[in-house]
Amino acid sequence: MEKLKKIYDTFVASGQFVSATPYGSGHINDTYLVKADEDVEYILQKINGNIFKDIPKLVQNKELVCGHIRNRLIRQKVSDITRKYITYFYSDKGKAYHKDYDGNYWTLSLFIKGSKSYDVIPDSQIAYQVGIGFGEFENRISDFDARLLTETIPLFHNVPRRQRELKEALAKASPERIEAGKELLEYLKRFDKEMLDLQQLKDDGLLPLRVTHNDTKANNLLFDHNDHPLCVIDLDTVMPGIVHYDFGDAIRSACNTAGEETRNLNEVSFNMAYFEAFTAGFMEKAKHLFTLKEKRTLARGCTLMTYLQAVRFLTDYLDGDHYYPVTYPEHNLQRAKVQVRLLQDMEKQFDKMNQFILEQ
Ligand code: ADP
Ligand code: GN1
Ligand code: MG
Repeated sequence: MEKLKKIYDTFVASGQFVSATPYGSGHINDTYLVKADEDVEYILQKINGNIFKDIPKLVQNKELVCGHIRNRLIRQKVSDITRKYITYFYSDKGKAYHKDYDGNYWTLSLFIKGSKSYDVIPDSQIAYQVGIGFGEFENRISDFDARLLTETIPLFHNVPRRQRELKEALAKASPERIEAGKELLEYLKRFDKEMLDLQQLKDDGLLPLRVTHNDTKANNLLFDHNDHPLCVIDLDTVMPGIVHYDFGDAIRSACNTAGEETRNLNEVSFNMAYFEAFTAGFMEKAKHLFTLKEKRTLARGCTLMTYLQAVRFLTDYLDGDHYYPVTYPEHNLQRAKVQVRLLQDMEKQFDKMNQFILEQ
């Protein structure tokens, strides 16, 4: 607590430090809710230095994107704007981050009061609002100049890279873990070729390169107490990409009936009603941006992101759990099984998904 207070004190923000407590359910950064007097709250975050190699540039991305969104909101005369983008504070060295003696980087942002996020979506109405929130975000960053951004994780959703890393992890894994992951490996192998299709379209320049978020898990969208979307957070991975990544990852997370952390596989299914509600909201806000080719291939983004997530969890399991934090030994294996179960169910409804997108 003393250390967190010291870090907080290096930022120029109003209010004396009262307390700091771990907050949220993100996998990557260490997040704390800081309470200060004067009734202000902040989010203090240690950015993951194992994953992000150039954190000053990452923070610059966040500032640029938030600044862009802020300017658009001002231009559109939207009310109460400080709840609709993230405000970063500056350190006493004039940077939007603080580097501590151990070489760790920290950011301080305004806590969006009264906000909440969902790990599991409770009903179709919220699924629709998740679509509105992410669709609005795509719209707000659609005119942001991609050349200003640093690629914080190169090849983040690159399919050959993820397939190669799975193979490499398999080659080095313990016999027990190989045995435990065998069935999933076999299942995923069937998709190896077909999952390269979107990558190929992207590489051939047949899908427009856009500024995308790349981590549109449902809990990266904050809601107000009336369940209206406020703000998309976790901008660590805003980079050039294709809309399929954002649409697909949001569907992967929002339409899983049991949520990605469930220990009960039988509860996992693909919720078609949520898919329709999310898609309606997303398209309402963003469909004017998309080409016919994008719309015709969008459903494949959903299977792709679910497949990639299964590959990534399984890779981490075989590799000995270095990327995603685990709370029990089989945690990453279980997470991979959940994604595979979801993928199986999604496959069955694929034609319907495709049709629904084209009707929007
Ligand atoms: P990670 O990369 O680890 O997922 P996030 O930036 O998503 O980190 O933050 C983790 C959690 O903290 C989020 O899911 C959200 O609940 C909460 N959070 C982060 N920033 C804010 C903020 N400015 N206001 C309110 N809640 C926030
Ligand atoms: C991580 O940061 P968080 O928890 O929102 C990961 C995503 C995964 C997700 C799976 C930078 O997201 O790519 O889809 O976990 N982020 C990074 O839960 O790797
Ligand atoms: Mg997050």
